[in-house]
Amino acid sequence: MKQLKYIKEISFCLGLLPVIGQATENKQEKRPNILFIMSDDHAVQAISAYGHSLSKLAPTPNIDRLAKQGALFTANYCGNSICGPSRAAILTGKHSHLNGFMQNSNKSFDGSQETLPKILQRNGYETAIVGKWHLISKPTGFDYWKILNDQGEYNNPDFITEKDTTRYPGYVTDLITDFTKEWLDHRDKEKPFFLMMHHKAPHRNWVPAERHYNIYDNTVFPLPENYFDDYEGRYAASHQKMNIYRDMYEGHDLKMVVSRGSDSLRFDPWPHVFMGKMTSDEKQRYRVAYREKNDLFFDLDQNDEKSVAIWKFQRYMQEYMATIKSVDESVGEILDYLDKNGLTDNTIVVYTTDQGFYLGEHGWFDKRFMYEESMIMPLLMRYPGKINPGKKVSKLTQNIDFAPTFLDYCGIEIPKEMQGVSFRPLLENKSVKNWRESLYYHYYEFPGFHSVRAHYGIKTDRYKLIHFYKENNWELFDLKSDPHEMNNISGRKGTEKITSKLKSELQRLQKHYEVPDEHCK
Ligand code: SGN
Ligand code: CA
Repeated sequence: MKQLKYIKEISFCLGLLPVIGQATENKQEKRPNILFIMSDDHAVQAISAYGHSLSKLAPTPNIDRLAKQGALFTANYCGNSICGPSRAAILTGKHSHLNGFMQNSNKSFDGSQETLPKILQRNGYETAIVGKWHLISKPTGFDYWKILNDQGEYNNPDFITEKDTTRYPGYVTDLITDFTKEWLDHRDKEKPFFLMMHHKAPHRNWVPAERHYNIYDNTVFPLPENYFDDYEGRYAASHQKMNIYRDMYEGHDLKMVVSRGSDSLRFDPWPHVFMGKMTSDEKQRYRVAYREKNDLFFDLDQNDEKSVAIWKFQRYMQEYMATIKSVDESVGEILDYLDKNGLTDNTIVVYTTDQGFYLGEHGWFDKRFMYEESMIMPLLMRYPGKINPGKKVSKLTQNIDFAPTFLDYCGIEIPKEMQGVSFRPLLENKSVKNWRESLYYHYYEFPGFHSVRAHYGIKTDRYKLIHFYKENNWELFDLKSDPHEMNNISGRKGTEKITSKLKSELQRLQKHYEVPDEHCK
């Protein structure tokens, strides 16, 4: 108070009072911009800020900037580990059964319902989305959208806008970055913005940018200790189809399309997905880049199943990590853009991905299971002056919390219908009492890609209880003694008390979140 009076007095003497008064007013009114960056299938194991041994060999320095300058969430989870459903939960703040988008194979997202961008738009924000959408219906609540068709393509992809569909020459991650910057250049500078930049990468089939074709050729990634998991005691795990050494396609996934000693194609099994949109010059350069490293595979004794399986893991990791390299470059470019344009201080920047992913754990790629690697989602968040640099948040948070949190930061009332809660207090060094102690999870897409059985379950800090309800099969894991979820202790002597506690908590959550009975049978 005293200080303000002092400033006013000086200003008055200098004749500056009206200007300073105005600046104070603007500052009070200024609401933050939100830049929401989401990639597709980017595992926490592949973000170096999380410290996993895999990521140390292929670091992500630009994404890490957000953790250094802001917060890193170490227990952020999704409620249904698959693309469309996670995106729908983020937009609505509701679990799948209420927002209606329960599986990728759903017809389309009901865009007439209330969503985060709609609320922000009504409250004076300019809203835009660039990149992967994957919810089939046209985006609603956005002043501008430029989205990929379905999953999108890595090379020379189509982008759809309200006006038309156009194919652009270039690599998808770079194009999304360029279009994002273009939108920022031309935005309405009188309004705060909410901008979603959604990368396709590093989604299957992991095609790197040409400049990164060979960057990890000489890197040997550490094999997860449970790579040769035998799935004992876990029925659903033993019936999946997402095993690196059994289920990956040699051409599409492992890029074994070039024969020994030549650059002619060995086979091109999924031309439209993989190489279809490359020009013939691009295909030629691709063959040259892969020929030599593919020869190394042919040198292996093909009957030596273990060596072949390990080779496949290395190839998978080299491709996956190389694809992430351009995502990290994109984040760097966008953060630099904010710096150069004076936007850094008033912009909340979020980096996340739609769900977690397996990088060889249990022998797998893909996601869907409620096990840790696919249920966990990376989350990094920077808001200078409001979130302390280097902050770690280890309380249980979920993708349904994103929308309420952003609304909270923008000073907009959170609709009661949203099921998530704002995690802003966790970022503000306040002591937070009564934070949730368990998370609900429900995966529906069976039958479907990778044959993961439908299941629901509950996760606490220490335990995970999963019900594969079609088979009435229960799994219980003690994450403290068994962090890799190898040992299903459901039904074992001594687990009666904890099982009944978790079961009643699970029932409470299903009631609380209004999960219809017919979804649990
Ligand atoms: C594609 C992939 C699958 C993946 C689904 C869903 N096959 O079908 O491996 O599980 O997408 O992914 S691909 O060879 O066509 O890439 S999601 O991230 O969109 O949910
Ligand atoms: Ca995904």
